[in-house]
Amino acid sequence: MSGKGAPELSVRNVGDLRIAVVAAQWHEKVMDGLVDGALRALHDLGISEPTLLRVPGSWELPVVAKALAGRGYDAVVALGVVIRGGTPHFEYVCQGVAQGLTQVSVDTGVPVGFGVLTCDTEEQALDRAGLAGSSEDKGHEAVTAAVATAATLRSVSEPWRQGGPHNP
Ligand code: RBF
Repeated sequence: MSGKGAPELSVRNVGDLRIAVVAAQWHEKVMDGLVDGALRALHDLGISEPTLLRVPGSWELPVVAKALAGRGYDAVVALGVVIRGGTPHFEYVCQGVAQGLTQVSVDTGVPVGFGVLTCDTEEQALDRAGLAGSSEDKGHEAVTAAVATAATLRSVSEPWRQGGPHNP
């Protein structure tokens, strides 16, 4: 899957949304880029006091995302990096994390931004990590998508509010 075709999202009036980021710790340099990109996106959106929690690996993301989703956050963003090795472990971890985060989102009704890179090599991950010289900034994208979705959900329950699809 390439990053070509990603939308330019216009997200407004979201400064009061409560957002939590949960980030794994494997592959430190890539994770530093993803976390920086996520925090930069939150700052750009006017969201000043996000919660940031760390977990050991990507496998631990869904359980903490679920706890956060049940604590009144309007959106949760999960960040991680899984690099393919020589064993089938990669497939199990990627599938478990993707399914787990989907389940959290659908079961709780809280959007969960999917900022988990699943790459063949560390070079591919670095290129998507929002670092100097990277061509993509997936931490920033995951926050923007989750906040945009939270704004859309809010406009469904509060259609008079400015900034959503009912009242752009
Ligand atoms: N966690 C990651 O976030 N990224 C990885 O690339 C990664 N590779 C792993 C490879 C192996 C063989 C194992 C056993 C674990 C790996 N993990 C990785 C850690 C995993 O997400 C989790 O933290 C641990 O399995 C403990 O539950």
